[in-house]
Amino acid sequence: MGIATVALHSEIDREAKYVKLADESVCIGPAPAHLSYLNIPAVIAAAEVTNANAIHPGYGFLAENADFAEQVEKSNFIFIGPSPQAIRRMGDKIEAIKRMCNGGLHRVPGSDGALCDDIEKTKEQARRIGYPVLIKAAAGGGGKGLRLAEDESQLDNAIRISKIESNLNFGNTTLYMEKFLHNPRHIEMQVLADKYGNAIHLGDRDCSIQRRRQKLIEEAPSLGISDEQRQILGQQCTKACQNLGYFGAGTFEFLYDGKEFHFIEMNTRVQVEHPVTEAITGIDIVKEQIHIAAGEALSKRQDDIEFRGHAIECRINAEHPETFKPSPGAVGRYHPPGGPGVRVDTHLYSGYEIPLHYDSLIAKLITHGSDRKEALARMQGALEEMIIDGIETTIPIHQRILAKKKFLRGAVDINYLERILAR
Ligand code: MV4
Repeated sequence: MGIATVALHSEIDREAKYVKLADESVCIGPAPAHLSYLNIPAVIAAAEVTNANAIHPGYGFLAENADFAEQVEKSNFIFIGPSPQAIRRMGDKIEAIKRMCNGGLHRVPGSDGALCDDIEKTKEQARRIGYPVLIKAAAGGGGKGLRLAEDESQLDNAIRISKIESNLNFGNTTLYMEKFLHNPRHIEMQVLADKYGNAIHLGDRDCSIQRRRQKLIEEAPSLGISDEQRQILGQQCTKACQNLGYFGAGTFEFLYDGKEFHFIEMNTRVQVEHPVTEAITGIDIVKEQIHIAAGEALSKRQDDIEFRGHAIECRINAEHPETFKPSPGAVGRYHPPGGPGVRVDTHLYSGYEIPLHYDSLIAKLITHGSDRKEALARMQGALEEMIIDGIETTIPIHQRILAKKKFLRGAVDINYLERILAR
């Protein structure tokens, strides 16, 4: 885009590839994230000294922090993302569900708003919903504060623990309750909206292959979802954006039980798995985020969006492939795969030292094909071609999953991986 870039980094990330590639870089503090990447004044000061125009928050750390977005704007920088108000509203999961379901989306049957302190009233609600029920934190997302109650005898305790966990993690004890869905798929819808009320969707992704809420494999489009279903769900999501006055990139998360898409949360950032959507639509989502933040109208209408072929992403982590124990250390030989329909997003290079301070995601391997079979074949080839020496990686797990008949048939749900790992 011809935009000069400043990379911010902690002391330990001095040697990261993105830092070396950027036009300028600023060290914003020591390795612990709360002293650098989560230090709002340090980030804003770095923007000031480099005379930056805008700040892109990425997909971790401060990306969904409404206070950060607000302070960026108060300091006269452009926040590349939605308004602080939209981030705040979607951060409250009760409010998000209320707003989205008024706009026509379905939710999981659940409590009407927050649980009250009267346990008898909550028991009555749970009986009406039907057990098992899941207690969730309003400030949650990602799974903190999540507690299952299989029957009434477990409800009191589930609420107590969920409250403690929520208070510890978010300093908030507001809870809500949903009927527990046993083996749903995790399907999400990507949207883009500008500041003038235009909104489009870029289709769905299936993110069901996960372990302990960490996604391993994502693909687009989701299997077994018809074009008509996709179009209806996409329209409901774009309408919800318009009702909300939402702008920027966003993702609507659903649990799909084979019948209904149940809205659970909205993510107000670009996501790790956005490349599979980019592959099948040809749209650069980060570039669109920058255009939207600059106050430009969307250059494409829904009719301009064409879905081409199938894409798969394998997240490669520096972890032991059986125990999932983090495996930091120096990278020896590094050889990325290549060829038609192969994309690697990574900060790795031969000799790079992986720190133990952060998330263990070290590379995203994305393949695209004219159909799922071709995308899968390219992924199998690429996984075999990829060499990352010196550390343990999750490449062997991906190879194991990609050899499973059930996965190849697309017969998966959010518990699939944990079931095969238990064997
Ligand atoms: C659920 C659910 C089953 N039923 N809600 C986990 C994190 C949070 N984002 C929502 N989560 C779930 N909510 C109801 N009513 C199961 C999960 C869940 C899950 C969801 C998506 C992807 C992976 C998951 C792993 C475990 C549990």
